[in-house]
Amino acid sequence: MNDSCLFCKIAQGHIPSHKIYENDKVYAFLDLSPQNEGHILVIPKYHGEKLKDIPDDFLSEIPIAVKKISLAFEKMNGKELEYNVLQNNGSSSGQVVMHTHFHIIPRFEGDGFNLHFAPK
Ligand code: IU
Repeated sequence: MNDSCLFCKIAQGHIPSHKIYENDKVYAFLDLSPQNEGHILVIPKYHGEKLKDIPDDFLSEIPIAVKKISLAFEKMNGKELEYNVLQNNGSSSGQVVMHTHFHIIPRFEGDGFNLHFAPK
């Protein structure tokens, strides 16, 4: 963990967040500026800027956490969560917070939300 990192502080509870899920390796919380309703960030409890910097034992927990979150949603709401998982690496890809994180962006029929992967 890095004392000057915003997401490390969030994962340690030093900055408040709306927690969605936590275990010893990962922390998930609601994005402060959601792209769509219920936008969640899943982060490793290990400070590394990019995916390549995260040890496998932390990284491998991320998709398992995503699965757990989606199943919890389904149980609570009686319907399947449809979503995109997005992960930016480096400023040119759109990464703003330099602690590796995975976006879970819920999708709803006709939400008009567009992901632009193609270069302009
Ligand atoms: P990015 O992949 O680095 O672009 O995503 C950073 C995300 O972190 C973005 O969706 C922000 O809304 C979010 N975020 C946050 O939830 N809380 C904060 O204090 C800050 C950014 I700064």
